[in-house]
Amino acid sequence: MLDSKIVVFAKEIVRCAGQELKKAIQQEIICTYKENDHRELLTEFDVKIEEYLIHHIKNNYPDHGIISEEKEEKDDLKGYVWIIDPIDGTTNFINFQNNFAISVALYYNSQPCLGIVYDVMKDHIYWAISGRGSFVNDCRIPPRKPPLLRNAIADISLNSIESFYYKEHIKLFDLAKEIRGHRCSGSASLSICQIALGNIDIYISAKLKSWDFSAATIVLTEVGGYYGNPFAEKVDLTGTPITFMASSSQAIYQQVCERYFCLPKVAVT
Ligand code: 2AM
Ligand code: CA
Ligand code: CA
Ligand code: CA
Repeated sequence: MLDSKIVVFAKEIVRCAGQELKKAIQQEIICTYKENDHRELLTEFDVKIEEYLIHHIKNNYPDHGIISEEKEEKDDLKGYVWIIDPIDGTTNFINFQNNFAISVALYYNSQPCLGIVYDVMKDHIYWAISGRGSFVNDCRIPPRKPPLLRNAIADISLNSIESFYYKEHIKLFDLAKEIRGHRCSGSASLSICQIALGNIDIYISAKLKSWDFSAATIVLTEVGGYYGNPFAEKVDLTGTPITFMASSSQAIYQQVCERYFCLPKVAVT
């Protein structure tokens, strides 16, 4: 059973970090680019917020490991490990000053314990302790009632589409025709929380890393949602990019996998 002190601690550092981001958007935000990719933006606040969270975790829980987006070295998943995205939706942070989140998850020997996704500008904390349901601030999120696939809305991260590992085997246009509509919100963790809330049903991205989804998927699974790698590969928690899909139920997940993710046929020799 997770000690309630650690939950209070985690929410507190996330809220305080959020206050810093609210202050940051009062001024001009200067951004650079990561590894010569003009779509992967980086601000001084990605680094500062991450340092802030790591500093407090190390001070309070010195034997815990940390995996985070901007940190150079990555810990393994033995014992307690925090998985951190200091700003999920950096492009939204820069361009809209809205719809970005701080994502913090705690795992124990690779098993989920605690997930916190803080929508800073809405002041909504989505959080879940494994086995004890999901909440937004103090309100319990009810279990998901999945719709028929034809009534679903999907958030598809087009940013990543060119890097789908087997792009000729993904029929996203066919999926878009079958369902009610599609959106692209620019923050993986917030989109996954939108599935938990019942506002959308599917989130797909080709290039997600553990810090993008590890907290939000705890919130999602606690209300009956489902996620995985639609090519049936392992979901890596260390930060290796994976093809990722989350959905409001395992049934919808399987329907989308079967109809729109076609695994290449292996030639028999
Ligand atoms: P980030 O803002 O922390 O980088 C945007 O489509 C969503 O995908 C965000 O959650 C963003 O997280 C994530 N993402 C992961 N890898 C990305 C990349 N290479 N470029 C842009 N967004 C990326
Ligand atoms: Ca990033
Ligand atoms: Ca992210
Ligand atoms: Ca980030």
